[in-house]
Amino acid sequence: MKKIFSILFFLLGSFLLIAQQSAPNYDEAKIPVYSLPDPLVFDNGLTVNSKKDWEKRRKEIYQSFEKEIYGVAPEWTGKLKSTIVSQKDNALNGLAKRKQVHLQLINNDRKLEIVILIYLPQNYKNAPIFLGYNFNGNHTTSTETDIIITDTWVRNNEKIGTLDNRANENGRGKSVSRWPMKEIISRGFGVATLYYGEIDPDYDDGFKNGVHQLFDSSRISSSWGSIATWAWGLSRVMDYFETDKEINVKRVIVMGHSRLGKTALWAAASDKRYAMVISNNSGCGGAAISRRKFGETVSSINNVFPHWFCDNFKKFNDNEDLLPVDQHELIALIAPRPVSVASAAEDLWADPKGEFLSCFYASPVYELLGMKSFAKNEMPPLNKPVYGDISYHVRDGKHDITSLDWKYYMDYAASYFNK
Ligand code: GTR
Repeated sequence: MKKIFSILFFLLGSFLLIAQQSAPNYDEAKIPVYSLPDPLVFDNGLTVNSKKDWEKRRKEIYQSFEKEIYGVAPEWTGKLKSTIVSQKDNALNGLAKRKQVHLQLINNDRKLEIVILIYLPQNYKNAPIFLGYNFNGNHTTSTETDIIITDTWVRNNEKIGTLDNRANENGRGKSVSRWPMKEIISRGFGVATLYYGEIDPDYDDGFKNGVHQLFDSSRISSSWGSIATWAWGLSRVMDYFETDKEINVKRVIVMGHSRLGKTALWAAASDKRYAMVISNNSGCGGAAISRRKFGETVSSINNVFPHWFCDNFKKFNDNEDLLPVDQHELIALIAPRPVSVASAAEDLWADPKGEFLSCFYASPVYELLGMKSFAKNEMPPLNKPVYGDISYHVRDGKHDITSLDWKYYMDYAASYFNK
């Protein structure tokens, strides 16, 4: 009997311990004491004093993110073949020129196909263009009836009307609240979007499908995870843009929401061609400081999404203090380019304060490069963006990208691109 009791106690104790460990923390008072790596101090302890020093330090930080978090992308020596599969001069009731570009990524005898949906204002010369992935297929971003439906794997989603991992007509226009095309075009911006699953379907299949088919299958602990593949895919879109005379490749604003906000940040850190960066509610592995362990943590993200990051990242599950970098340095890697980070007040899972703090702690790098420093270490009030070379807003409401977020992004972009 005694033995049975002690076993029961042991089981209960273990259960409570596990429950306590896995329950997300939403209490500022319970944030562990932590110290952040200084972006302006080299790994050997020397200080970064000049722009030249920063270029060296930047490499160091970039390589840490690559090797320990997102993973290293394989070398790309492949080719692109683009075909415009449809073109319309009077899209969106005459507001926009629209084209759908079929892009083949070719590596020796292997191929991957993606479709980019592009809307440009009629007066498209020099129009800044927002480039971002969509979650459920291009046809969900617009109500226009002739937008191609992707034939790759999509996540089942009742709201979008997908039950068998295949996109269909039910999804048409279902994500328009996230893609206010008419408003964007009316303000003189272009939009380019593609379905992220065409680069790498978002489930853990052991890195076999999507872009992985283009490369050899051997993997090591620093091989790329899906976020890095998605970032890489955006760079291939940039390669295509360089060949498209209607697009001003110097005015591309890379953007994304949530996991795709993480992707936008890593894309901009990896490719200097983007002129501006937007990270909407990107949270853990995006803009939020990992060491705060507020909301989603390194261990929870690695457990639920084992394919997003490289295997090395798992070493830091419940071990954030050992990370050689933290996410403020991801923002710093974007300097001196303008970056806008945004949170939603009810999106505690993504740690709004941690997203804000990354902006604050990246600021010294922007200053060193002659850019404006980020406002004081105090969250701005709801719906009151802080604009600067690093910009931040916290919107009221839930995890989402809304027309209000877009308004702030467009105001921000307009101030840079003179629109
Ligand atoms: C959540 C995930 C977040 C965020 C989000 C999304 O389930 O925990 O990191 O990426 O998904 O992408 O919508």
